Amino acid sequence: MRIASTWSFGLRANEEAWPHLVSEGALAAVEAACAFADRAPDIDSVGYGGLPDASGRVSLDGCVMLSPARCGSVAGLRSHLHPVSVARRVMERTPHVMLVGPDADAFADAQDLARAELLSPEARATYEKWLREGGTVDQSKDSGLGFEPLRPVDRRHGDDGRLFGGSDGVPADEARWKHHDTIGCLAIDARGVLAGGCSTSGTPFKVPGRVGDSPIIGHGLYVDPAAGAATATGMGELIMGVCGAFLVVESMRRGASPLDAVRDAVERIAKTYPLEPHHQAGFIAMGRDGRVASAALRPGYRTAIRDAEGARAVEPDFVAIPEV
Ligand code: SD4
Repeated sequence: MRIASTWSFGLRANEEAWPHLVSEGALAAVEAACAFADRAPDIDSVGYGGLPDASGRVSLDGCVMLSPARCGSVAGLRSHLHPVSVARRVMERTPHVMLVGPDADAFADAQDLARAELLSPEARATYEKWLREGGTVDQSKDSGLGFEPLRPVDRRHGDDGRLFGGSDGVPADEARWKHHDTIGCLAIDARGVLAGGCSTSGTPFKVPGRVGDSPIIGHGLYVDPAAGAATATGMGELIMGVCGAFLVVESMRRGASPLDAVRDAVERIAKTYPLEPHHQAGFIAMGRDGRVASAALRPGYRTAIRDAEGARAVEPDFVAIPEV
C-alpha cells in the first residue's frame, strides 16, 4: 500500500487518506486526499482559497481514474468544492467521462453534493489588488503581488505538509510562491488496485473558460492497471501538448521504469517548448508494483509519499533544468 501526492502539502492529504486506503481502498483514498486539500484553509490554493480567473470568479477542475474504462472528469465548477467527488459520480453514475461548466454544477446539485462559496476573502483581496495594479495577464512577470504565480516552488519540508502558508512563520522565499494550485494523487491498495485523482483551481487570473491539464484524462492524470499510473502538476499548457500523464504511462507499458518514464516526460517538455523562467512541470509515476518516481522541469518541486514505512516529502528523482 502506498499513496503519493504532488507537493509537500500532500503530506497532510496523504495522512488524511491513509485510513481510507487501508479500510476502503485506492479510489476512496485518492478522493479523500483531494477533498482534504480542497477544503483545508491553510493549504493555500487547492479548492477554497484558490485565486480566481480574470473575471474574479474561481473555477475548479478535477478527475479520477481507475482504468481507461473507468474514469470521470469535471471542469469549470463554480459552486462545488470537490471536483474529484463530482468526477467520481460522473464515472459511476453516467455513461460519460467529462462534464463541464454550469451543467457540471447542475449535475453535482442533482447528486445532492453541497454547494459552496469558492472565493475566500483573502483570494478576493488579492484579485482586487491585481486589478488595481493593472490586471496584467503577463504572468511571466512579477505582477506586483510579491510572487510569480505560474512557477510554483516548494521550498520547505514541513512536517505539517504546509507548502505556501500565510505570514505566520513561512519564509518569505516560500510565501512568494503561495498561489500554486494542484494536488495530483496516486494510490495502490492492499489488493494491488491503482487509482488516481487530480484537483485544481487552475492558474491564477486565467482567461475565463481556460482549462488546463488537470481534469483531462491522459494529461494531468492517467491510470492503466496493465501499465501503471501518472499524475502531473505545473503549467498545464506545457503538459497538455505532450499528453504528459499518458506519455509517462505508455513509457512504463513499453518497459520503462517509473523513473525513466518521468525523466522522459520532463525532457520531452524541455525539448518541445521555448521555455520561460516561470515555467515549471512535475510528474509522479507509480508502477504496477507501487514503485514511485518523480521528476520536475526545475528545482522546487517535491512529492509526498505515505506507505508502511511512514510519511516523507522527497526531492524529485530527476530535474531537467537544475539551476533555479
Ligand atoms: C493547471 N496544472 O491548471 C494546473 C495548475 C498547476 O501548479 O498544477 N499548478 O494548469
